[in-house]
This record gives sequence, C-alpha cells and structure tokens, in this order.
Amino acid sequence: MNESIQKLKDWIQESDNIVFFGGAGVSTESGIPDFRSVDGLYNQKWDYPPETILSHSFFNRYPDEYYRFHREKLVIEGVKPNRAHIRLAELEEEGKLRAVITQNIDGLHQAAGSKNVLELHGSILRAYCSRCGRKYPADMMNYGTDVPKCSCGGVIRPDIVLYEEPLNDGIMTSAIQYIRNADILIIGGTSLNVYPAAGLINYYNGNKLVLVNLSETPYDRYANLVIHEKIGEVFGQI
Ligand code: CNA
Repeated sequence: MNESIQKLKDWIQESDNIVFFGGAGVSTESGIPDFRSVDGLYNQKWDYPPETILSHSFFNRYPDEYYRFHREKLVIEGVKPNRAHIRLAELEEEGKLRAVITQNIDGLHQAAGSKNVLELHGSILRAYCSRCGRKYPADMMNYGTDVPKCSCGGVIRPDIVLYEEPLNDGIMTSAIQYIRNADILIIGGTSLNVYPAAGLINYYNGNKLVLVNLSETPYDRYANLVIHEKIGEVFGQI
C-alpha cells in the first residue's frame, strides 16, 4: 500500500463523520462508461453530444432519439457494484460514513447496501409520466423501440435530472448540510465539471479533503490528499 492510501486509511480509522461525494468514475470499474474519459460517452460516436441528448428540450422534441440513446448507452445489463460501492456501504454499516452523495444515476450504491444515498441527478431505475406524474417501472423505458406512453397519453420519462432542469432543492440542502458538517470529505470519480453539483465542494469546512480520481481535477490544489488511482482499487485497500 502506498503512503497516500495508508494516510487515507488512517484518517478513516479515526473518524465517524465521513461523507463521500462521487461521480461516474465510481462506476467505470463496474463496466459503465463515464462521460469524459477516453472511452467515455463524449468520445463515442453518436449523432449528438450526450449533454444535448440528455437535455430537457431535446427529450421533449425528439423523445424517439432520446430513447434510442437511453436503450443503447444507459441501460447496461448485469452491472454489479465494485469494491468502491461495497466498501462505502460497509463504512456506513460500521457507523463511520454519514452519507453518499452521488451524481450517478445507476443505483449501484443502493445495490451495494448503502442506505443514505443522496441522488443529485436522480435514477434511471425509476420512471414517471411527464404529463400526469404517474409512476412506472423502469422496464417500461428500457426495452422495445417505441417511445413509452402513459395511459393518459403523456410520454414516460426517467426520473433523472436532465440538463436544463433544476436539481431537487431538498436533496441539495441535505447534501450541503452533510458536507458542511463532515470531518472527512472524500470526493471520488468525478471530473468536478458539472455544476451546480461540483460547487458542493465549497461547503466543506474541514482539513481532510480527499480527492480520488484517475485524472486531475480543477480542485486538486485545494485538497489535503490527492490520489490519482482507480477508486475501486483504492477502496479495496482501506
Ligand atoms: P465525468 O465528467 O465523466 O468524470 C468522471 C471522472 O472519473 C473523470 O475525471 C475520470 O478521470 C474519473 N474516473 C474514471 N474512472 C475512474 C476510476 N476507476 N477511478 C477513479 N476515477 C475514475 O463524470 P462526472 O460524474 O464528474 O459528471 C457528472 C455527470 C456524469 C453526471 O450528471 C452523471 O449523471 C453522469 N454520468 C453518470 C453515469 C452513472 O450513473 N454511472 C455514467 C455516465 C455519466
């Protein structure tokens, strides 16, 4: 184990007020591509960039094209939590971790057993009618070739926050509270490029800000500990 990982392990051992804030990089070792890595969704061929397809106006205008992308890129069969998800769930169980705040929409933290998960961007495992709000199982969206419709005629949509849509106020307020009061804030697998989520880092008051990310982030210089390694491999050692 290298010195940085040993330091993180020591800090974790001494604390019962850890908060984790993560992004797509947490799930790449489970086989879900992120946005900005070399093999991420931004670098794969598609007619429009992902942030266009995943926007409110695009969804309303071209729901058929949205669903083609959704079924091909967002629905990945058989994915399982990796060591990062599993260790985070264990740390919560051990009474050390207070909350997982995630930008991910894949539900893998809950699949690993985490209970207090704040999903800033929602989840593709839930669906509802964009007209009447009726809830539907996610399977309604994931298969077939048609745009899924509610009995009221409205288009069924995933319960995710599309670009151009606001984040849920209650979840943001709660995330801010956890981060403000955290002893250790571990940020992992996020390029810290997507706002307002990335701005959450500014609410941290402590002196144990840890960044675990493969590539550099704009916040590396503010962190007390930076680890540029795969997060699953790091969490497998702590
Ligand atoms: P991003 O901008 O794609 O950044 C991911 C970051 O993770 C990059 O800086 C990578 O270097 C880093 N990374 C990749 N693999 C690893 C690894 N194994 N260990 C450590 N670091 C790694 O993604 P962000 O989450 O920052 O951007 C926010 C978007 C991406 C949110 O709106 C998400 O909903 C959206 N997204 C989510 C998923 C998912 O739910 N799994 C997948 C793809 C995109």
